[in-house]
Amino acid sequence: MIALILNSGLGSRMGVLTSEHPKCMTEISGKETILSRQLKLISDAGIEEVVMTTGAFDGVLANYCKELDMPVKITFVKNPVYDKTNYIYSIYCAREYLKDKDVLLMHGDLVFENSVFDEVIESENSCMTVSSTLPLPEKDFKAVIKDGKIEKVGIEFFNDAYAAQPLYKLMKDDWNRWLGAIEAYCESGDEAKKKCYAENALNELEGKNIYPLDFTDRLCAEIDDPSDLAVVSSKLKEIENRKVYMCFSTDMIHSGHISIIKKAARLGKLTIGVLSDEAVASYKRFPLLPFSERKAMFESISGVHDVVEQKTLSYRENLEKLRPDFVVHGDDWTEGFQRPIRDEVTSVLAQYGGRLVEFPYSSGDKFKELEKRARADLSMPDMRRGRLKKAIAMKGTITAIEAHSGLTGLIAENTVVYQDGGARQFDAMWISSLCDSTAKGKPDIELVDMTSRFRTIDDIMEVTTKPIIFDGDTGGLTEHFVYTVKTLERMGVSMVIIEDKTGLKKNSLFGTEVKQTQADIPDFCEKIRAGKKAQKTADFMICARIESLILERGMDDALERAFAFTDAGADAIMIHSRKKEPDEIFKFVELFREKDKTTPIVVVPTSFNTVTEEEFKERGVNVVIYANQLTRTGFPAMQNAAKMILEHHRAKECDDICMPFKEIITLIPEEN
Ligand code: SPV
Ligand code: MG
Repeated sequence: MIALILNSGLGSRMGVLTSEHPKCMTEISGKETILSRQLKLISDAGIEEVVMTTGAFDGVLANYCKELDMPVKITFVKNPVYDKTNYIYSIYCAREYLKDKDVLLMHGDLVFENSVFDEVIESENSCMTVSSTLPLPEKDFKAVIKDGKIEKVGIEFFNDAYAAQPLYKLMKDDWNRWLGAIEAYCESGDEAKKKCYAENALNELEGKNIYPLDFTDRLCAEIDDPSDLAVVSSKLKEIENRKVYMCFSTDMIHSGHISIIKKAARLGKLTIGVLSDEAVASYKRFPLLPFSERKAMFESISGVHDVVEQKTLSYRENLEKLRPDFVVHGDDWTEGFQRPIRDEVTSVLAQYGGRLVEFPYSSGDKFKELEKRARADLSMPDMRRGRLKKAIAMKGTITAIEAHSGLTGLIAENTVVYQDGGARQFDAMWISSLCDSTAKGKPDIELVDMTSRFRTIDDIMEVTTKPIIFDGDTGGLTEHFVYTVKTLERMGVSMVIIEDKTGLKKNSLFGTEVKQTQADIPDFCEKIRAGKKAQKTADFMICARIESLILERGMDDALERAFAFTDAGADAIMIHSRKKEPDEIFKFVELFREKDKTTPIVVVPTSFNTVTEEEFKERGVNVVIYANQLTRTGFPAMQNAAKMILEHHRAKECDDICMPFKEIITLIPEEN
């Protein structure tokens, strides 16, 4: 596309302001002139060629353009009879440069705000700017609109007319027709036809394909005299001070982000809200970069005026504080889980007259590719291992759900629930000895050997990214435990939990119904010490699990062990109970926290399952593990299906309780 700027006019109504230079060089704000503003918009839009018609002061104008040093090539065409003709003749003079091109046509005294210009540029059809809200001007252009298209343009039309401004985008065919009519006018031999508006020639064409582009009450105005100049300058100041707000969760910027940021920055001073780490992790995945780095990343993008933290998915707090004139977002949030967030934004904006601007946005393939890379990074042992500690530090209290296979791993990884404008998902996975053993049809007595347990970890790791907490049973012999620690750490497991039992271990939920022996404190401390010595990184955590309440040895014994184990180097303490009431767990947490404010406390609320995560958090618990619910729900469902088939001698009856194949396929993504 080529831009055509008409600057041959004398601008005599501007008085002294145009005594030494053409009107387009009039300052409108700071050092900006009408022309420098136009050229900047043109070059920002990627238009590289400008044809500029000139008249008086053509040398001054050419020098000025050279000084501006814009990345556009300007061809100056002087209308030799600029004082005796109108711009129809200037266009005629420049016709050789203009044929067979899409043309952006504007008068040299026109000032428009960015969003108007952008809409003109983005228009898929030929268009002219009109306003459906401004009053009809007495002497200036009006456009008559018929069947949704521009029928006539002139100063004399008042019926079915709209205020109009000479800013056009003209697609090649439409422009060629108009240019042809201009040529015919100028070559007709009738001098009056060189003095009229170019639009007179346009009006004679049948079946024009020029559509009105409604700029409503936005700035798009010609400057004819000093009072126009004052109005436009003050409106520009107001436009430049408008506040724009956008929010981002991303840790990887792609060209889609940059282009929407650029568009937003054209609406005013752009503040970007960067989602807190916790908010990102809650609805998407653990951020690759922490908040401070994501903030710095946005600060470095040109056009960004300020970057602030947005603590939640909800925009409310920041909008009420900043009161931006515009909130900008892609148009990809009108459906799905983001819908309530959008609804809240529109209602907050409505309270003070702010506007939501949605640009077409599809992150599509670029996003998928980057997201795939991010997930690959997050699944790497070094990246995965340290994330449990980080998540605890970030959220205070995290949740884990059991996984005992690739499939249950995917459920732990991908299940998200959208609630109250936020999103909830599990932070980590628990590789339960009970569920791993059960999946293999074996009792939970350390019968499934470590090699097989590692195999389960590997299956899960292959298809997930979330941190893993491994149920290490008793940890086995100290001499063996050190090898287990090394292997788990190397694999990228974040934490192993070992319980203070010795001899034949049985599942804790049997309590005292079966014979179980608690380890001596010094022996268990020795195991912890040996494990801590064996690990290589600071990320890996060894958690000591206390069975005193399970084995009914009392609170004092539990606490004595807890402090002994932390002294021996345990990074976390798990306290277990098989009582329905949470009282003894709460008591333990309270007494432990009196002396130790920081060591993370882990609970497995299988029996005391009425307590919410919020209450655990309030009481000082840091890790809540849902240890067996996937196995316990999956198992009866499978048994039921098997029974149904046997009863009906066919599979049809159990179709209703089966997941459709399509869903299975989407749960399990194929690598490509
Ligand atoms: C497991 O899930 O294997 C556990 C927790 O160790 S519990 O079953 O409650 O003992
Ligand atoms: Mg276990």
